[in-house]
Amino acid sequence: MNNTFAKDIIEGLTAKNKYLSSKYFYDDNGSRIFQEIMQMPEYYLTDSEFEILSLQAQQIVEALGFNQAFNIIELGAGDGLKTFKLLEYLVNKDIPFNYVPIDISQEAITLLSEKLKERLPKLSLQPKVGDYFEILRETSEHKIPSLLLFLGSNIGNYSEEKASQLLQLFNDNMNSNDKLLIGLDLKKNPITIHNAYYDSLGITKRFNLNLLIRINREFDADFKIDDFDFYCHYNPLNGEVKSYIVSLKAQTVHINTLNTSIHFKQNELIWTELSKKYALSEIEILAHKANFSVKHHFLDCKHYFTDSLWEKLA
Ligand code: AVI
Repeated sequence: MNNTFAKDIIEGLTAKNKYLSSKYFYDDNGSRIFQEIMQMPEYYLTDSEFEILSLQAQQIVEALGFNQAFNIIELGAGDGLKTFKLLEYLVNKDIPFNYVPIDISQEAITLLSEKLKERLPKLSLQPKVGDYFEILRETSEHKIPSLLLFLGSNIGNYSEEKASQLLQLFNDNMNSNDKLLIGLDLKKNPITIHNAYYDSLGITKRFNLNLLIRINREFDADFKIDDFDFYCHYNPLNGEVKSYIVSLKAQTVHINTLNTSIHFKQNELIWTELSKKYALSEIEILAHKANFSVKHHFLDCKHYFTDSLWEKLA
């Protein structure tokens, strides 16, 4: 049994306002549904970032200012599709570098490595499975500079406090010349954002409800999935998309492995996810709080998304 997950389920579902963390979305099935989300036309984030890394690879590499071989360390590499264009550019230009994709999923790293070996045989590849920070600590002992990649607006899934802590930890594990390229989704027409999360085919709904299916399977629970729905809301004033699971009726769910029963009132919510959108001025503040300065914002042509290049403050 996964003990942290068990503890978080009990803590979240017995709270006055129920919640579960979106980090638990990503079992094998959830990861597959997320791949589907990234292919939806409404989910502009993936296309925007793909455009940035495809069309501005040269400018990004120039802005790094590394005059020697370097590492590209990708935190949470997943299927690595967005990064491919940047890697391809570097390989074609014969620029010396090592690519170090890190993911907690062995399956994701194996698939990514196979694909890269086939498509970019000349790439120097050092894939790693495990905890970001242990691996970062090892690589910070290297003599060559590193570019850290934290793409896909993953930082948007952390609360303001947790985001600052995580970025500070990145900073602590970087050498003075290292850089961070971080993907952040920008504030924009609220309807565009709303549609990215409230998609017409209900894929994001499936993504959320899969969490209940996961709890049924891993903790012998009896969530009746049809008795729950999905709701999400974008607040343009603070840039927060908040996603919820809604109980469609008064009901009691038994989580047998945890010896716990949870009662739901009709229309009661479980808050599942925060997806934060930023103004460029807020990104400067976020960076400074974690001892970084923003060197450059690489934007897509619609100005929907930024891959921002950060450097450590002295
Ligand atoms: C992984 N993360 C940045 C996605 C997001 O946009 O917050 C997860 C997601 N949730 C619903 N759709 C996509």
